[in-house]
Amino acid sequence: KDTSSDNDNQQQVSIENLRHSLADNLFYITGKYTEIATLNDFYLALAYTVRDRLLPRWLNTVRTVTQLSDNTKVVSCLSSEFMVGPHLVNHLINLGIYDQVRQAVEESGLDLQKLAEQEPEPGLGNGSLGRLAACYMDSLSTLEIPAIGYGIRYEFGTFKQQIRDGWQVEITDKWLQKGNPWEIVRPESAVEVKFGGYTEGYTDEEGNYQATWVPHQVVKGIPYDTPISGYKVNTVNTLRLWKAEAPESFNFQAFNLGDYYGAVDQKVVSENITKVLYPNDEHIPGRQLRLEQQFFLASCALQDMIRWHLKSGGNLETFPDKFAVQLNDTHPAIAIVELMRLLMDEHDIQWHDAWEITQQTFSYTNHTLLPEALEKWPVNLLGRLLPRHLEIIYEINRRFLEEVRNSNGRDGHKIARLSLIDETGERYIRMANLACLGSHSINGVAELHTELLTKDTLGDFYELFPHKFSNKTNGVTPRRWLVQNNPGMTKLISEKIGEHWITHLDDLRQLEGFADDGDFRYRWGQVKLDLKRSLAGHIQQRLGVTVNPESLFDVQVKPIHEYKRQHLNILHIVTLYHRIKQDPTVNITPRTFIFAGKAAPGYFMAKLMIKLIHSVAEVINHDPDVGDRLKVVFLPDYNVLCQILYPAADLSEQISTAGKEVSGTGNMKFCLNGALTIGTWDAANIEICQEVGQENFFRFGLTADEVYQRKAEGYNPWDYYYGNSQLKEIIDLIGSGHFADEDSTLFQPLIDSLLHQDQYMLFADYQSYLDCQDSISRVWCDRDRWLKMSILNTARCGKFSSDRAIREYCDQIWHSSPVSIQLADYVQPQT
Ligand code: NBG
Repeated sequence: KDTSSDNDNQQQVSIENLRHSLADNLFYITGKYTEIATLNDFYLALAYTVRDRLLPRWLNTVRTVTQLSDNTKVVSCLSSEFMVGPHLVNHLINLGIYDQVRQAVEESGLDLQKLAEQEPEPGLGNGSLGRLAACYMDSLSTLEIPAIGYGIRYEFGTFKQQIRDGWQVEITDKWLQKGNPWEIVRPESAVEVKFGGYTEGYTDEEGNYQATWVPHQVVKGIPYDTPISGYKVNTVNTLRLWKAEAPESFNFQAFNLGDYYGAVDQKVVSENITKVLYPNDEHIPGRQLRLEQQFFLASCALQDMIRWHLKSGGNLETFPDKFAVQLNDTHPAIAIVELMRLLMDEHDIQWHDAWEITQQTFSYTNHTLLPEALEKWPVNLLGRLLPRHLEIIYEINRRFLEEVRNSNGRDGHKIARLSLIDETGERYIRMANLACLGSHSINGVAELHTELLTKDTLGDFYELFPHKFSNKTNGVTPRRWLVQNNPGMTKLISEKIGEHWITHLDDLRQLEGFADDGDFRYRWGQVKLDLKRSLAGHIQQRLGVTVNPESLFDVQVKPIHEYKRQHLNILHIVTLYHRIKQDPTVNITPRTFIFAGKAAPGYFMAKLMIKLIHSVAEVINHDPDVGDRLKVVFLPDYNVLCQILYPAADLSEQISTAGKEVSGTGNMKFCLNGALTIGTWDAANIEICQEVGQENFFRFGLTADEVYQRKAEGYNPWDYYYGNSQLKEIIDLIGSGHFADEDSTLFQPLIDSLLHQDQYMLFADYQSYLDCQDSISRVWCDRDRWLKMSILNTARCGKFSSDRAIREYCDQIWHSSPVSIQLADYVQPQT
């Protein structure tokens, strides 16, 4: 029997099915005939077609997971941000139906890529921390770990960035405006969240203090579920995002009294809680709404888990056997107190047991080293909003400090540092201290980060609880960051080593054997070149700048921040420009410098850096002496573009001041796509260098220890300014207004901060950076050598898979294992 024609037949059937579903969904869901349907309607119809094919897996996962016996743990990830990225293509790849769907779409006279471009990116995060959570959700599903992500369904996500006259302008992100086919609302699973009011305490017959919280306001949390599929497995876990609404009955009295507007006003106030994602500003302790959001998320998630646990027959003593709750930074850390409250006040569990359950439930990941970025809330604000929680915090603190005093003596300074309350000025609750105390596990996200945490940022807690600390170096999902975004390279790799690497990234090592194969190297280079051509096309189209795809693409993509030192990169660019101006015949390796990243709206210096990039670009891109040798571009609103930026990069800029960056994940995405790194000895750069080998990595600059020492010795930027004539010349050139239409004041704040303070020590690293860049230019000219290094970077970055990270979390922190999902008893729509 001719099986191949059978297969062809099946394929044909399934493509026909897909075509029909597409037409049906267009008709029944968008309610339109083809001739008036917009591209977005077709996208929606396609999204529903794909969702239909996910549903059997999703529902079976939910059913299996909710009925699990007590000894199978569900990983619950609490995060105020989830940057999952567009869903459509990801699901197509995970379901293994990409080619069929593309064909069905083509046969319907449409273009899959154009439809996919209709999908707005859910902007539910500021970047790294939320992207990381999304990678982890992807790996959890792929590894068949029962998991749920809890977050907030912000109506407006992170702002959209536009550039006007070189300055960043923020635009509201209305990602839900055209409907969201991926979510399913579950109003029947709503919970109530209380705010404000006061507490009434009394002592019960057994002499225990009991409290009743009489809130001022009650808000309803409505869950919206989004499927998170795993790669070629049946597991489809849930991302449950909560929206705030006013309970219908709320302020009935006002309504009855005819105060219709009063009643509606309350509704608006309630719904404000999930209106907007706060941008990445570090200085937000005064923002009541932010604390409301944090508590809202924590309370919704915990009530949901408790309900789920009780319904499946568990009792609350076994709650930690059922759920491993991971706190993604301190944003959801108020959950520790909320769980205490729920256990004690609503489920009659005594303090001792409640505290035991709580500590066993939570684990905490830290994502920041900057002391000023550690979250804290004014005691007054917290007490007003969460009066019962403040009481509980005081009691946790009282018991803790008493223990410390009893066992560790009376070092007043240390006790003051350990206290949950910062009493050095206005009184604050320290959320990191709360997270450390209320969790059984605390981890950093790169080796150096964890080392610095234990030595410094959380050193006092490390001394008390060394067993709680561990490192879990970050990872990224190869499905999205290579398979989906770089199909050319994926194909080339799979041709040589099969597809097993997609779920076992260490397998990429097998590529090492091809690094010396001329033909493979050539094809590797061609894949890169194609990607660069396509990026060049985008740049031309969006910015009207012509860049040479054969030049070295030197890319820095990350939030704009002084510690990440985009301005160091600019100093290099200006140095090259200056060299050309001094001698137009000088030999310069052609480079295209590409920047992308957002500045926090209230961060003046970061916004000035964006302006500087544009101003320098304006001059360099139009200077005939420079010609095609140097081009500088800034790609606005890079979220969407990062899909093509990582794959098209030759050089990845990871140039933070050593000891300041926590881990980075962009560095891993670049490396995975075969970019070489120029990096400081910071964050996960160190581990990348260790993996790929120092001969395949461009390292420069001071180490974290040296940074610390220089500071201690009294760092003086003027020494460098006067000691390095080249540095002086370019600083003077920028200061003179050369890039600002002769306006010498525009960039003065930046120059002043470098000359007078240089907090992030650009000057100390300048010469080393320059020398390193010069050696990169030389290596670039040896194309074979560069390609070999590029292949080896990809081949050796298996460690940076989020699958590896999730396995470590599962084995060492969550103690959760895979559960395979059976599909048998549901009828599936035919693919
Ligand atoms: C960021 C760090 C990055 C790190 C990500 C994810 C926050 C608060 N921190 O270096 O700056 O890669 O967290 O761990 O978003």
